[in-house]
Amino acid sequence: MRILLINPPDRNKVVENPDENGEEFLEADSFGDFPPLGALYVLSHLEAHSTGHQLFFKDCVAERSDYEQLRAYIEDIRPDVVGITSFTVCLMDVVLTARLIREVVPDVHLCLGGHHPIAYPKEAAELPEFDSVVVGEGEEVFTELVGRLETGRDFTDIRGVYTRDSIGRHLDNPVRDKRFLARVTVPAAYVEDIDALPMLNRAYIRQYRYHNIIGSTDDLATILSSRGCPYRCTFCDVPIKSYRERSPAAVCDEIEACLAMGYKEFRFYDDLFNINERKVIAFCDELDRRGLRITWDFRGRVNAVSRESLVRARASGLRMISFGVETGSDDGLRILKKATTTAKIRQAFAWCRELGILTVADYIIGQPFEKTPDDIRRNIDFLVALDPDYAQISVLKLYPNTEMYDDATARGVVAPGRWQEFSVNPRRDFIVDHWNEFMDLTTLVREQKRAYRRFYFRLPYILRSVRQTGSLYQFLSKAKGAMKLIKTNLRMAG
Ligand code: B12
Ligand code: SF4
Repeated sequence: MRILLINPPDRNKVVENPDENGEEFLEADSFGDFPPLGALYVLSHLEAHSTGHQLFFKDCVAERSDYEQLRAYIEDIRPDVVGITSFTVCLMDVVLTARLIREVVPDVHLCLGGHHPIAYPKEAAELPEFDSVVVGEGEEVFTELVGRLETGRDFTDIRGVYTRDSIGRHLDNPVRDKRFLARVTVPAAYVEDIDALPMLNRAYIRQYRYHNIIGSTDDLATILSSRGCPYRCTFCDVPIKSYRERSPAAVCDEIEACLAMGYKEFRFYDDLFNINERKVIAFCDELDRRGLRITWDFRGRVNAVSRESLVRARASGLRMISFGVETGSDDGLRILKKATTTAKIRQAFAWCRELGILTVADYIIGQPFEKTPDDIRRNIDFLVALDPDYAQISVLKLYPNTEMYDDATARGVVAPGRWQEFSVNPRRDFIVDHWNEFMDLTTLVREQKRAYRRFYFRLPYILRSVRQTGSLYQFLSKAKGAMKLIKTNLRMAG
């Protein structure tokens, strides 16, 4: 069979941070291009565990391809089975992609996987465009599904694979699988041993130049050393709660394979790379044992770093850490259940500065405890004083299945059921829920822009940033970011 895994275009993504003209203030590609690793894991597993198929992979987001180009591609390859990966905010594109493929190849089997069916299993299964949906981790079950399709057998007994009819059997008896967030109420596919998965075959994506706007090169490989996160931050809907680690040996095998393909930089996209100091040091030990000199960065938590692990990681090529700082007061951190303190945040950032590790502070404004623009600005005082190398400032979005969302619903801040309604009837003008009890979205986005300008337009910061610019890529990235902020500034002033 001819089997395609596709990351659909994102042309009709819901606008999450509308500017004065209703356009997205920060587009998804403002931060770079990153590979859809989940879909690639699924294809790599299929390739390793089946024979006789012709396999294709297409990342329309990285290609910036439009629907006409996609049509030409589908006409050219005429697939028998297509697996479409998804984000909820991109659901309109997911549906448009499915319709287009069906138009060109009416007999195709269309399977929806990815983040959307994990978040909204029932609504996803009921979308008329699809023949099946996969809820959960797709590697093993998609391979099984393809085998059943090939021999014309029923597939609705595969755990995590549903049709609009078969999912009905589970809706009356919701399950509570503690490995996932509570919203996953139907049995979901789950990979017990992530080390047993075949290595990602990046030959399918080597033609794309993935990059991070705050990376050091334009040739980035993202990589996962673990899956899941056991913390319970009130705003976060990272779907898998159970935490599984890959062995340092498997991770380093993958790094070596990437180096052989010419990748120059590595970003760990784990939800939580530094779960503890032991894990970070074991990885560095393995890098050192193999003599691997790489540039890498990760996303982590301040409460789990130690000076020793940072020293070791820096010596093993660690360039940067993105920390989820989120807010700048101990009260705020407690309300968010971040399990950390401002003192620990300051300490972690100070160690990084001392050791020459770049820092990114991820920050969220529009929290329920910020009642006026002044509250937000006071909160930004902490960020400015912390003085990380980069700040990424978002407006809080309320996702169902989080404690924060439940609070918001209980207090009448959001109307329940809006996301479910969107999930059966996706539209671009959908407004993502914010905590609008005290400030409306326009005010929050205005404060977001103000916070960005305040952070990035400081003379000492600009001078330091220029000093740190180590390559043409970094210079151009920074210039692009600055131009975007200046443009926004002019628009606000005008
Ligand atoms: C890396 C990442 C990104 C990267 C790369 C995303 C990508 N293309 O994969 C970037 C930075 C681009 C990104 C962007 C966004 N992201 Co993001 N991201 C993640 C993160 C941290 C890890 C994803 C990952 O690699 N997971 C590991 C792989 C192995 O798992 P996976 O992707 O889930 O894939 C498995 C299954 O989903 C399934 N599967 C996936 N695809 C398919 C396809 C088929 C056919 C099948 C059968 C199965 C299947 O099998 C895979 C293997 O087990 C997750 C958090 C998380 N832990 O999931 C958030 C997450 C996916 N992002 C999220 C969001 C909201 C966004 C943004 C909307 C943020 C924003 N406001 O702009 C954008 C949207 C991008 C866009 N196109 O517009 C949400 C999604 C919620 C939802 N219901 O859609 C998540 C869950 C977390 C969160 N709350 O922020 N993101
Ligand atoms: S915000 Fe980070 S640490 Fe908190 S639950 Fe989500 S992934 Fe885990």
